[in-house]
Amino acid sequence: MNIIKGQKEFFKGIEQIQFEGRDSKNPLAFRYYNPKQIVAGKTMEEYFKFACSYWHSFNGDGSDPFGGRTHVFPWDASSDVLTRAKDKMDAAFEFITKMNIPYYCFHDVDLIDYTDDVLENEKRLAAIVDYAKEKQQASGVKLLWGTANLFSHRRYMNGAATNPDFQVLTHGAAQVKAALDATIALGGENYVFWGGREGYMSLLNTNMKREQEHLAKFLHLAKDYARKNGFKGTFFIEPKPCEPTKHQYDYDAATVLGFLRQYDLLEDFKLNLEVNHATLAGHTFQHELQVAVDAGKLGSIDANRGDYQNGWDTDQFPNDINELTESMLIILEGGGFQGGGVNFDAKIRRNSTDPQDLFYAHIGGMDIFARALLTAERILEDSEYRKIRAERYASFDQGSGASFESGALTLEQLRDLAVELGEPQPVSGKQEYLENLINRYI
Ligand code: XLS
Ligand code: NI
Ligand code: NI
Repeated sequence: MNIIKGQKEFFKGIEQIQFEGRDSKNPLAFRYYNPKQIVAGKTMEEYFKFACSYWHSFNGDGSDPFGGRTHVFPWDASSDVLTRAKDKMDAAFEFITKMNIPYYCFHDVDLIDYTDDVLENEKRLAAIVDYAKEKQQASGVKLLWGTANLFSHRRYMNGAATNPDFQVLTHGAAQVKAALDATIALGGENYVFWGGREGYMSLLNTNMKREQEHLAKFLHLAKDYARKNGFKGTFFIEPKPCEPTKHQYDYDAATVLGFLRQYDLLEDFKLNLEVNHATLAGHTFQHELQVAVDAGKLGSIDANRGDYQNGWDTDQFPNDINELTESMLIILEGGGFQGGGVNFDAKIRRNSTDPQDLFYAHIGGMDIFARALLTAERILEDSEYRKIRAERYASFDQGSGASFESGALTLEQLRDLAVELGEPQPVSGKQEYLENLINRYI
Protein backbone atom coordinates (compact mmCIF):
# COMPACT_ATOMS: atom_id res chain seq x y z
CA MET A 1 0.00 0.00 0.00
CA ASN A 2 1.38 3.44 -0.95
CA ILE A 3 1.23 6.26 1.55
CA ILE A 4 -1.36 8.76 0.29
CA LYS A 5 -0.86 12.29 1.56
CA GLY A 6 -2.77 15.46 0.80
CA GLN A 7 -1.12 18.82 0.27
CA LYS A 8 -0.17 18.93 3.93
CA GLU A 9 1.38 16.10 5.87
CA PHE A 10 -0.51 15.67 9.15
CA PHE A 11 1.49 12.88 10.78
CA LYS A 12 5.00 14.17 10.10
CA GLY A 13 7.99 12.02 10.89
CA ILE A 14 6.01 8.76 10.92
CA GLU A 15 6.70 6.35 8.09
CA GLN A 16 4.69 3.30 7.13
CA ILE A 17 4.42 0.81 10.00
CA GLN A 18 6.24 -2.45 9.22
CA PHE A 19 6.21 -5.95 10.63
CA GLU A 20 9.44 -6.39 12.58
CA GLY A 21 8.75 -9.56 14.57
CA ARG A 22 8.22 -10.20 18.24
CA ASP A 23 11.66 -9.12 19.44
CA SER A 24 11.50 -5.64 17.93
CA LYS A 25 11.90 -2.77 20.37
CA ASN A 26 10.44 -0.24 17.94
CA PRO A 27 7.12 1.08 19.35
CA LEU A 28 6.04 2.00 15.80
CA ALA A 29 6.22 -1.53 14.39
CA PHE A 30 4.11 -4.67 14.31
CA ARG A 31 5.31 -7.67 16.31
CA TYR A 32 2.63 -10.20 15.33
CA TYR A 33 0.55 -8.65 12.54
CA ASN A 34 2.28 -9.75 9.37
CA PRO A 35 -0.25 -8.94 6.61
CA LYS A 36 0.93 -11.52 4.08
CA GLN A 37 1.42 -14.39 6.53
CA ILE A 38 -1.02 -17.24 5.92
CA VAL A 39 -3.14 -18.40 8.86
CA ALA A 40 -6.15 -20.68 8.55
CA GLY A 41 -5.78 -20.71 4.76
CA LYS A 42 -5.83 -16.92 4.32
CA THR A 43 -3.40 -14.06 4.70
CA MET A 44 -3.81 -12.19 7.97
CA GLU A 45 -4.81 -9.17 5.93
CA GLU A 46 -7.70 -11.08 4.32
CA TYR A 47 -8.64 -12.89 7.48
CA PHE A 48 -9.12 -9.82 9.65
CA LYS A 49 -10.04 -7.11 7.16
CA PHE A 50 -9.01 -4.52 9.75
CA ALA A 51 -10.84 -1.22 9.50
CA CYS A 52 -10.23 2.22 10.95
CA SER A 53 -13.33 3.98 12.23
CA TYR A 54 -13.57 7.54 11.02
CA TRP A 55 -15.58 8.85 13.95
CA HIS A 56 -13.24 7.98 16.80
CA SER A 57 -10.00 8.62 14.95
CA PHE A 58 -10.73 11.84 13.06
CA ASN A 59 -13.76 13.40 14.78
CA GLY A 60 -13.46 12.24 18.38
CA ASP A 61 -11.81 15.18 20.06
CA GLY A 62 -11.40 13.87 23.60
CA SER A 63 -14.41 15.71 25.01
CA ASP A 64 -16.50 14.06 27.73
CA PRO A 65 -19.58 15.12 29.77
CA PHE A 66 -17.30 17.14 32.07
CA GLY A 67 -15.10 18.95 29.60
CA GLY A 68 -14.54 20.06 26.05
CA ARG A 69 -12.02 18.90 23.52
CA THR A 70 -8.45 18.01 24.38
CA HIS A 71 -7.46 16.87 20.89
CA VAL A 72 -7.11 19.90 18.65
CA PHE A 73 -6.85 18.59 15.11
CA PRO A 74 -4.95 20.54 12.44
CA TRP A 75 -7.39 19.20 9.81
CA ASP A 76 -10.27 21.05 11.49
CA ALA A 77 -8.85 24.51 10.84
CA SER A 78 -10.62 25.71 7.67
CA SER A 79 -13.87 27.64 7.98
CA ASP A 80 -15.09 26.27 4.65
CA VAL A 81 -17.16 23.10 5.09
CA LEU A 82 -15.92 21.19 2.05
CA THR A 83 -12.28 22.22 2.54
CA ARG A 84 -12.47 21.09 6.16
CA ALA A 85 -13.99 17.76 5.14
CA LYS A 86 -11.31 17.23 2.49
CA ASP A 87 -8.51 18.10 4.91
CA LYS A 88 -9.93 15.60 7.35
CA MET A 89 -10.08 12.98 4.61
CA ASP A 90 -6.47 13.75 3.65
CA ALA A 91 -5.49 13.15 7.26
CA ALA A 92 -7.60 9.97 7.42
CA PHE A 93 -6.06 8.43 4.30
CA GLU A 94 -2.58 9.49 5.35
CA PHE A 95 -3.07 7.73 8.69
CA ILE A 96 -4.77 4.66 7.24
CA THR A 97 -2.11 4.15 4.57
CA LYS A 98 0.75 4.77 7.00
CA MET A 99 -0.83 2.12 9.23
CA ASN A 100 -1.36 -0.18 6.22
CA ILE A 101 -4.98 -0.74 7.33
CA PRO A 102 -6.95 -2.12 4.35
CA TYR A 103 -10.43 -0.77 5.25
CA TYR A 104 -12.31 2.09 6.86
CA CYS A 105 -15.87 2.68 8.15
CA PHE A 106 -17.92 5.85 8.54
CA HIS A 107 -21.21 7.48 9.47
CA ASP A 108 -22.53 10.05 7.00
CA VAL A 109 -21.89 12.96 9.39
CA ASP A 110 -18.32 11.83 10.11
CA LEU A 111 -17.31 12.67 6.55
CA ILE A 112 -18.80 16.17 6.38
CA ASP A 113 -20.87 18.40 8.67
CA TYR A 114 -24.63 18.17 8.18
CA THR A 115 -27.27 20.91 8.41
CA ASP A 116 -31.04 20.66 8.99
CA ASP A 117 -31.66 20.77 5.24
CA VAL A 118 -32.04 17.39 3.52
CA LEU A 119 -31.15 18.71 0.05
CA GLU A 120 -28.05 20.50 1.29
CA ASN A 121 -26.91 17.39 3.18
CA GLU A 122 -27.33 15.22 0.11
CA LYS A 123 -25.22 17.67 -1.88
CA ARG A 124 -22.52 17.77 0.78
CA LEU A 125 -22.31 14.02 1.12
CA ALA A 126 -22.14 13.53 -2.65
CA ALA A 127 -19.26 16.04 -2.88
CA ILE A 128 -17.15 14.34 -0.24
CA VAL A 129 -18.00 10.89 -1.65
CA ASP A 130 -16.46 11.98 -4.97
CA TYR A 131 -13.31 12.89 -3.09
CA ALA A 132 -13.35 9.61 -1.16
CA LYS A 133 -13.59 7.73 -4.45
CA GLU A 134 -10.35 9.37 -5.63
CA LYS A 135 -8.66 8.60 -2.34
CA GLN A 136 -9.75 4.96 -2.38
CA GLN A 137 -8.54 4.56 -5.95
CA ALA A 138 -5.16 6.10 -5.25
CA SER A 139 -4.57 4.05 -2.10
CA GLY A 140 -6.41 0.76 -2.57
CA VAL A 141 -8.11 1.30 0.81
CA LYS A 142 -11.66 -0.09 0.78
CA LEU A 143 -14.89 0.65 2.61
CA LEU A 144 -15.85 -2.13 5.05
CA TRP A 145 -19.17 -0.50 5.89
CA GLY A 146 -21.07 2.73 5.85
CA THR A 147 -23.86 3.84 8.16
CA ALA A 148 -26.06 6.81 9.01
CA ASN A 149 -25.88 8.62 12.32
CA LEU A 150 -29.50 8.55 13.53
CA PHE A 151 -28.69 9.38 17.13
CA SER A 152 -26.81 12.69 17.54
CA HIS A 153 -29.23 15.24 16.12
CA ARG A 154 -31.83 16.52 18.61
CA ARG A 155 -34.69 15.43 16.37
CA TYR A 156 -33.71 11.82 17.21
CA MET A 157 -34.07 12.26 20.97
CA ASN A 158 -37.12 9.93 20.90
CA GLY A 159 -35.65 7.59 18.31
CA ALA A 160 -35.40 7.56 14.52
CA ALA A 161 -37.22 4.58 12.96
CA THR A 162 -39.00 4.05 16.30
CA ASN A 163 -39.86 7.70 16.88
CA PRO A 164 -43.52 8.26 17.76
CA ASP A 165 -43.49 11.24 15.38
CA PHE A 166 -43.71 10.13 11.73
CA GLN A 167 -42.02 13.32 10.52
CA VAL A 168 -38.85 12.38 12.39
CA LEU A 169 -38.90 8.94 10.80
CA THR A 170 -38.91 10.52 7.35
CA HIS A 171 -35.68 12.34 8.17
CA GLY A 172 -34.12 9.08 9.32
CA ALA A 173 -35.15 7.58 5.99
CA ALA A 174 -33.61 10.48 4.05
CA GLN A 175 -30.33 10.02 5.87
CA VAL A 176 -30.29 6.25 5.38
CA LYS A 177 -31.06 6.64 1.67
CA ALA A 178 -28.15 9.03 1.20
CA ALA A 179 -25.81 6.88 3.30
CA LEU A 180 -26.77 3.81 1.23
CA ASP A 181 -26.11 5.78 -1.97
CA ALA A 182 -22.70 6.74 -0.59
CA THR A 183 -21.90 3.18 0.47
CA ILE A 184 -22.86 1.81 -2.94
CA ALA A 185 -20.91 4.53 -4.80
CA LEU A 186 -17.80 3.69 -2.78
CA GLY A 187 -18.08 -0.07 -3.26
CA GLY A 188 -18.85 -0.55 0.44
CA GLU A 189 -18.92 -4.24 1.30
CA ASN A 190 -21.52 -3.97 4.07
CA TYR A 191 -23.96 -1.55 5.67
CA VAL A 192 -24.55 -1.20 9.43
CA PHE A 193 -27.59 -0.32 11.51
CA TRP A 194 -26.88 0.61 15.09
CA GLY A 195 -29.98 1.85 16.88
CA GLY A 196 -28.66 3.89 19.77
CA ARG A 197 -31.94 5.77 20.17
CA GLU A 198 -34.20 2.93 19.05
CA GLY A 199 -35.66 1.94 22.38
CA TYR A 200 -37.22 3.71 25.33
CA MET A 201 -36.43 5.82 28.35
CA SER A 202 -39.77 4.97 30.00
CA LEU A 203 -42.47 2.46 29.21
CA LEU A 204 -45.03 4.98 30.52
CA ASN A 205 -44.91 6.80 27.19
CA THR A 206 -43.98 3.89 24.91
CA ASN A 207 -45.90 1.53 22.65
CA MET A 208 -43.14 -1.02 22.36
CA LYS A 209 -44.90 -3.30 19.90
CA ARG A 210 -45.73 -0.51 17.48
CA GLU A 211 -42.22 0.92 17.66
CA GLN A 212 -40.63 -2.44 16.89
CA GLU A 213 -42.98 -2.95 13.95
CA HIS A 214 -41.90 0.43 12.61
CA LEU A 215 -38.26 -0.53 12.98
CA ALA A 216 -38.82 -3.75 11.04
CA LYS A 217 -40.70 -1.95 8.29
CA PHE A 218 -37.95 0.67 8.09
CA LEU A 219 -35.26 -2.02 7.74
CA HIS A 220 -37.25 -3.75 4.99
CA LEU A 221 -37.54 -0.49 3.04
CA ALA A 222 -33.83 0.27 3.42
CA LYS A 223 -32.88 -3.25 2.32
CA ASP A 224 -35.22 -3.15 -0.69
CA TYR A 225 -33.90 0.25 -1.76
CA ALA A 226 -30.28 -0.89 -1.51
CA ARG A 227 -30.90 -4.14 -3.39
CA LYS A 228 -32.79 -2.28 -6.12
CA ASN A 229 -29.76 -0.05 -6.53
CA GLY A 230 -27.26 -2.85 -6.88
CA PHE A 231 -26.00 -3.35 -3.32
CA LYS A 232 -24.78 -6.95 -3.04
CA GLY A 233 -23.25 -6.75 0.43
CA THR A 234 -24.57 -7.70 3.83
CA PHE A 235 -26.62 -5.64 6.23
CA PHE A 236 -25.49 -5.81 9.81
CA ILE A 237 -27.37 -5.04 13.01
CA GLU A 238 -25.11 -4.05 15.88
CA PRO A 239 -26.62 -5.12 19.21
CA LYS A 240 -26.25 -2.95 22.30
CA PRO A 241 -28.42 -3.12 25.43
CA CYS A 242 -28.39 0.53 26.51
CA GLU A 243 -26.49 3.81 26.27
CA PRO A 244 -27.55 6.31 25.18
CA THR A 245 -31.10 4.94 25.60
CA LYS A 246 -32.11 3.17 28.83
CA HIS A 247 -33.35 0.11 26.96
CA GLN A 248 -32.41 -0.52 23.33
CA TYR A 249 -34.42 -2.92 21.20
CA ASP A 250 -31.26 -4.49 19.72
CA TYR A 251 -30.30 -5.62 23.23
CA ASP A 252 -27.93 -8.48 22.44
CA ALA A 253 -27.21 -11.09 19.76
CA ALA A 254 -30.01 -13.44 20.84
CA THR A 255 -32.58 -10.64 20.99
CA VAL A 256 -31.63 -9.36 17.54
CA LEU A 257 -31.78 -12.85 16.02
CA GLY A 258 -35.28 -13.27 17.43
CA PHE A 259 -36.31 -9.90 15.99
CA LEU A 260 -34.87 -10.67 12.55
CA ARG A 261 -36.62 -14.03 12.53
CA GLN A 262 -39.95 -12.58 13.63
CA TYR A 263 -39.92 -9.87 10.96
CA ASP A 264 -38.54 -11.94 8.09
CA LEU A 265 -35.19 -10.17 7.85
CA LEU A 266 -32.92 -13.09 8.63
CA GLU A 267 -31.87 -13.70 5.07
CA ASP A 268 -30.29 -10.30 4.42
CA PHE A 269 -29.08 -9.32 7.87
CA LYS A 270 -26.20 -10.57 10.00
CA LEU A 271 -24.66 -9.35 13.23
CA ASN A 272 -21.92 -6.85 13.91
CA LEU A 273 -20.82 -7.62 17.47
CA GLU A 274 -18.97 -5.18 19.69
CA VAL A 275 -16.89 -6.24 22.67
CA ASN A 276 -17.95 -3.43 24.99
CA HIS A 277 -21.62 -3.88 24.08
CA ALA A 278 -21.42 -7.52 25.17
CA THR A 279 -20.00 -6.40 28.51
CA LEU A 280 -22.84 -3.90 28.96
CA ALA A 281 -25.39 -6.64 28.21
CA GLY A 282 -23.96 -8.72 31.04
CA HIS A 283 -22.35 -11.21 28.66
CA THR A 284 -18.83 -12.04 27.69
CA PHE A 285 -17.83 -11.18 24.14
CA GLN A 286 -17.26 -14.89 23.66
CA HIS A 287 -20.90 -15.55 24.52
CA GLU A 288 -22.13 -13.10 21.89
CA LEU A 289 -19.80 -14.60 19.29
CA GLN A 290 -20.98 -18.12 20.06
CA VAL A 291 -24.64 -17.11 19.75
CA ALA A 292 -23.94 -15.56 16.34
CA VAL A 293 -21.80 -18.45 15.09
CA ASP A 294 -24.39 -21.02 16.15
CA ALA A 295 -27.00 -19.16 14.09
CA GLY A 296 -24.64 -18.81 11.09
CA LYS A 297 -24.82 -15.01 11.46
CA LEU A 298 -21.40 -13.77 12.50
CA GLY A 299 -20.94 -10.89 10.07
CA SER A 300 -18.37 -8.57 11.56
CA ILE A 301 -17.01 -7.23 14.82
CA ASP A 302 -16.37 -3.85 16.38
CA ALA A 303 -13.16 -4.32 18.30
CA ASN A 304 -12.64 -2.48 21.56
CA ARG A 305 -12.88 -3.20 25.25
CA GLY A 306 -14.75 -1.86 28.23
CA ASP A 307 -13.78 -1.20 31.79
CA TYR A 308 -15.14 -3.71 34.27
CA GLN A 309 -15.40 -1.04 36.94
CA ASN A 310 -17.90 1.13 35.16
CA GLY A 311 -21.01 0.63 33.14
CA TRP A 312 -20.52 2.62 29.97
CA ASP A 313 -19.04 2.25 26.54
CA THR A 314 -15.47 3.37 27.21
CA ASP A 315 -14.38 2.17 23.75
CA GLN A 316 -10.80 1.46 24.75
CA PHE A 317 -8.48 -0.25 22.33
CA PRO A 318 -8.34 -4.04 22.79
CA ASN A 319 -5.42 -5.46 24.76
CA ASP A 320 -6.69 -8.50 26.66
CA ILE A 321 -4.95 -11.56 25.20
CA ASN A 322 -7.02 -14.10 27.13
CA GLU A 323 -10.33 -12.60 26.06
CA LEU A 324 -9.19 -12.40 22.45
CA THR A 325 -7.66 -15.87 22.30
CA GLU A 326 -10.91 -17.36 23.56
CA SER A 327 -12.77 -15.19 21.03
CA MET A 328 -10.53 -16.23 18.14
CA LEU A 329 -11.13 -19.89 19.01
CA ILE A 330 -14.85 -19.32 18.45
CA ILE A 331 -14.33 -17.21 15.33
CA LEU A 332 -11.89 -19.71 13.80
CA GLU A 333 -14.07 -22.73 14.55
CA GLY A 334 -17.06 -20.77 13.27
CA GLY A 335 -15.43 -20.23 9.88
CA GLY A 336 -14.51 -16.52 10.27
CA PHE A 337 -16.48 -13.39 9.44
CA GLN A 338 -19.23 -13.43 6.86
CA GLY A 339 -18.63 -10.35 4.75
CA GLY A 340 -17.22 -8.18 7.51
CA GLY A 341 -13.99 -7.86 9.42
CA VAL A 342 -12.52 -6.20 12.48
CA ASN A 343 -13.38 -2.53 12.83
CA PHE A 344 -11.66 -0.63 15.62
CA ASP A 345 -14.62 1.10 17.22
CA ALA A 346 -12.22 2.43 19.81
CA LYS A 347 -10.81 5.77 20.79
CA ILE A 348 -7.61 6.98 22.36
CA ARG A 349 -8.01 8.45 25.84
CA ARG A 350 -8.81 12.08 26.55
CA ASN A 351 -5.25 12.60 27.77
CA SER A 352 -3.58 10.78 24.87
CA THR A 353 -2.63 13.91 23.00
CA ASP A 354 0.47 13.00 20.95
CA PRO A 355 -0.03 12.35 17.21
CA GLN A 356 1.76 9.01 17.76
CA ASP A 357 -0.91 7.86 20.24
CA LEU A 358 -3.35 7.01 17.45
CA PHE A 359 -0.64 4.83 15.88
CA TYR A 360 0.25 3.06 19.13
CA ALA A 361 -3.43 2.34 19.72
CA HIS A 362 -4.03 0.74 16.32
CA ILE A 363 -0.70 -1.11 16.33
CA GLY A 364 -1.55 -2.59 19.72
CA GLY A 365 -5.03 -3.59 18.58
CA MET A 366 -3.86 -5.23 15.36
CA ASP A 367 -1.00 -7.01 17.10
CA ILE A 368 -3.13 -8.42 19.89
CA PHE A 369 -5.64 -9.79 17.36
CA ALA A 370 -2.85 -11.31 15.28
CA ARG A 371 -1.29 -12.89 18.36
CA ALA A 372 -4.68 -14.25 19.46
CA LEU A 373 -5.29 -15.71 16.00
CA LEU A 374 -1.89 -17.42 15.92
CA THR A 375 -2.42 -18.75 19.44
CA ALA A 376 -5.95 -19.99 18.73
CA GLU A 377 -4.80 -21.73 15.57
CA ARG A 378 -2.10 -23.59 17.49
CA ILE A 379 -4.58 -24.57 20.22
CA LEU A 380 -6.93 -26.00 17.61
CA GLU A 381 -4.24 -27.75 15.58
CA ASP A 382 -1.97 -29.04 18.24
CA SER A 383 -3.65 -29.35 21.62
CA GLU A 384 -6.30 -31.64 23.07
CA TYR A 385 -8.78 -28.71 23.24
CA ARG A 386 -11.05 -30.04 20.48
CA LYS A 387 -10.80 -33.60 21.73
CA ILE A 388 -11.72 -32.73 25.31
CA ARG A 389 -14.75 -30.76 24.14
CA ALA A 390 -15.88 -33.49 21.78
CA GLU A 391 -15.42 -36.26 24.35
CA ARG A 392 -17.60 -34.40 26.82
CA TYR A 393 -20.59 -35.23 24.60
CA ALA A 394 -19.45 -38.71 23.54
CA SER A 395 -22.42 -40.39 25.29
CA PHE A 396 -24.63 -38.87 22.57
CA ASP A 397 -22.48 -40.19 19.72
CA GLN A 398 -23.79 -43.74 19.74
CA GLY A 399 -26.34 -46.08 21.28
CA SER A 400 -29.30 -44.62 23.16
CA GLY A 401 -27.75 -41.13 23.34
CA ALA A 402 -27.66 -40.97 19.54
CA SER A 403 -31.23 -42.31 19.37
CA PHE A 404 -32.33 -39.50 21.71
CA GLU A 405 -30.63 -36.89 19.49
CA SER A 406 -32.29 -38.23 16.39
CA GLY A 407 -35.68 -38.11 18.10
CA ALA A 408 -36.15 -41.87 18.25
CA LEU A 409 -36.77 -42.15 22.01
CA THR A 410 -39.88 -41.33 24.07
CA LEU A 411 -39.93 -39.95 27.59
CA GLU A 412 -41.02 -43.38 28.88
CA GLN A 413 -38.05 -45.05 27.18
CA LEU A 414 -35.69 -42.51 28.76
CA ARG A 415 -37.21 -43.40 32.13
CA ASP A 416 -36.64 -47.09 31.52
CA LEU A 417 -33.00 -46.39 30.59
CA ALA A 418 -32.51 -44.51 33.88
CA VAL A 419 -33.69 -47.63 35.72
CA GLU A 420 -31.50 -49.92 33.64
CA LEU A 421 -28.30 -47.80 33.67
CA GLY A 422 -28.45 -46.71 37.32
CA GLU A 423 -26.77 -43.70 38.95
CA PRO A 424 -24.14 -42.00 36.68
CA GLN A 425 -20.56 -41.36 37.79
CA PRO A 426 -19.67 -37.63 38.08
CA VAL A 427 -17.68 -36.37 35.07
CA SER A 428 -15.35 -33.40 35.51
CA GLY A 429 -15.89 -30.30 33.37
CA LYS A 430 -12.10 -29.70 33.48
CA GLN A 431 -12.47 -25.90 33.48
CA GLU A 432 -9.17 -25.18 35.22
CA TYR A 433 -7.40 -27.68 32.99
CA LEU A 434 -8.68 -25.85 29.90
CA GLU A 435 -7.84 -22.43 31.32
CA ASN A 436 -4.28 -23.61 31.90
CA LEU A 437 -4.16 -25.02 28.39
CA ILE A 438 -5.06 -21.62 26.90
CA ASN A 439 -2.37 -19.90 28.95
CA ARG A 440 0.18 -22.52 27.95
CA TYR A 441 -0.31 -21.62 24.28
CA ILE A 442 -0.32 -17.87 24.88
C1 XLS B 1 -21.96 2.88 19.62
C2 XLS B 1 -21.76 2.08 18.43
C3 XLS B 1 -21.54 2.86 17.14
C4 XLS B 1 -21.76 1.97 15.95
C5 XLS B 1 -21.95 2.69 14.65
O1 XLS B 1 -21.87 2.43 20.74
O2 XLS B 1 -20.69 1.21 18.66
O3 XLS B 1 -20.28 3.43 17.13
O4 XLS B 1 -20.70 1.09 15.80
O5 XLS B 1 -23.02 3.55 14.66
NI1 NI C 1 -19.82 -0.01 17.24
NI1 NI D 1 -20.16 1.05 20.88
